[in-house]
Amino acid sequence: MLIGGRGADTFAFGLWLGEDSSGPPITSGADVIRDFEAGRDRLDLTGWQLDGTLLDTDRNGRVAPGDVGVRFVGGDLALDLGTASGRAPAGSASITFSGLGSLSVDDLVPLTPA
Ligand SMILES: [Ca+2]
Ligand SMILES: [Ca+2]
Repeated sequence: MLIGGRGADTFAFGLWLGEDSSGPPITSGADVIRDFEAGRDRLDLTGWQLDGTLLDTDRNGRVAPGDVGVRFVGGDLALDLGTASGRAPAGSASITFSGLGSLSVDDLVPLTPA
């Protein structure tokens, strides 16, 4: 579980490949972020080669259910990084945002500066 502070936090999730990068990815498992402040905190998935634009597969400006790899789990927004990135098995690495229904595309660190 990850808990940020009152200020602007960046939650970074890397794709850990282990000492032998030719092997299967060793992923981060299931993480929960309890206090993500949309518009203030940021999510860094560049290690997964993902950003808000890529996650927003239905192009509505939000990262929310309806996008590939995004769904609700118990009413909370959950990202399946394996499904979204295609770089790990489905269900092997997820992030759940406690109490959050969606993210703005801009809540994620962009892969390439705007
Ligand atoms: Ca914060
Ligand atoms: Ca969307």
